Amino acid sequence: MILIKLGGSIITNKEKPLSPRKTTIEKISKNLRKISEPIIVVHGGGSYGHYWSVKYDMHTKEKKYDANGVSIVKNSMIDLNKLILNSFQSNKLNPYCLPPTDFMMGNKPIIKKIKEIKKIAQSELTPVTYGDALWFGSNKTYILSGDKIMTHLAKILKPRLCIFALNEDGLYSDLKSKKLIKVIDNQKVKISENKMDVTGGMTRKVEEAKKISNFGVNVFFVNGNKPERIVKAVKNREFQGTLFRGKKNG
Ligand code: IP8
Repeated sequence: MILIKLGGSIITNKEKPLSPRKTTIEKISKNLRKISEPIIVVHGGGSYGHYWSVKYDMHTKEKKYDANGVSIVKNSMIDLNKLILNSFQSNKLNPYCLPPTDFMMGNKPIIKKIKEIKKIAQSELTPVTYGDALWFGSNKTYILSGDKIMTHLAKILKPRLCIFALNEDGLYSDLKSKKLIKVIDNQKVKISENKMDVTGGMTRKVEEAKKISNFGVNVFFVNGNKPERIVKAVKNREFQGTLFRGKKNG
């Protein structure tokens, strides 16, 4: 089984509010169709969820946020999710929409529900979930990043591979020269880059990738504009991007 995160910056144009990258979404769907192994897809918020989270000053910290903001963020994620679902459906991926409220209780994953997602993926369906604004309890809500969802799913389901599709070729050792780091064997990598969004941008992704590789799962950062690289990684174990090797006995 493979877990795939479609970053918000790949499925939307982050520079412009509420602007999906429809051609890219379609290209990704067409390529995912070539994968015969069960997959679970998670997507980010991009210029939908993040745009409104910034406007309403909402973050990952559990707090009493503006109710109108919570509602608007949630609705915007449904709009973006619908675009992904439609594209998946027209490409015969049989998407099965799972808002995170289906498998999260406050900030804790519901293990039984998560195990069920694997069963769904093993049928002819493709589970699709996304980062969202979630109820925490005591009138508090928080933003749950899709990256964090990847960690919850990976910890319980131990997929063969976790893929993060980004708007870059992978992780660079130097931002100026864009020298790509091909393999990360220890989990000590530190990054200086910081195009932040409300859930922490690339820094968050690296943090989650380190945690997932500590579970013994390989994590692959790949350019989502070149979705054939996702297919090659899955089918041929050819990694054109950055591979975090899963820790042995993780
Ligand atoms: O883009 C955050 O998900 P991410 C979603 O995976 C919202 O961090 C609602 C901002």
